[in-house]
Amino acid sequence: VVVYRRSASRLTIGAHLFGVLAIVLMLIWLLHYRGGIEYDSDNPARVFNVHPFLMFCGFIFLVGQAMMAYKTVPAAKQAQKVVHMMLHLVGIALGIVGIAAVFRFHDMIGAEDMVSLHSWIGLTTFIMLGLQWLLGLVSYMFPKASLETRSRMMPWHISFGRALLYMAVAAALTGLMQRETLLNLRGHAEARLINFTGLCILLFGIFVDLSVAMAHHA
Ligand code: ASC
Repeated sequence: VVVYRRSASRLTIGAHLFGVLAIVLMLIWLLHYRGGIEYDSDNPARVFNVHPFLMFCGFIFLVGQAMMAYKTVPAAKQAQKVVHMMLHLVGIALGIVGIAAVFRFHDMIGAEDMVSLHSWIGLTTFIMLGLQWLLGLVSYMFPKASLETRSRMMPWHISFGRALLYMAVAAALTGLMQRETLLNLRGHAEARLINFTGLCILLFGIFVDLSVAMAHHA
């Protein structure tokens, strides 16, 4: 038990490391190379940049933190549970703004919505995560299912949540790839910066997932 607990907390440190690194690299990318982040701008590029910024730094990062709350929040189980729910809620709210930003960008440049594989994976993930949040709320918080039902649902809640995190990572990576291709960045320093960002996002996902996996053997 002690060994698993220790490894689980080391895994959350790995997640923090790669999560924060991904945020820093993404900010360098969007602020230094891509002209900044602004929802209400007349410059379509600045409007677009809200999308990757909020989908990773808002949505995926906070969802990952929410998943690790039972390991990282030094409080009673019920308080951890409230933090788990609230971090997901804030992440989802920021995700809605991030998705709205890319629709506004498409509108500004007259581009079609929902044509890429990235958009299909991303929206599917976002909708399913929203439903999983709602199901978690009604089953585990209010009005709350019976103890037997909650116990039966828990492995599904955890496994499906972990799958959703990998789906979100898949959406992020296909999004970054699409950006590199569309902007013709192959071979440029900016492409390497984006590649490192993607790698950090992937490793963030893996460390969050492992910390959840190991926690449940404790
Ligand atoms: C809850 C909660 C849990 C589960 C458990 C049944 O509401 O906080 O950890 O349900 O009691 O698996």
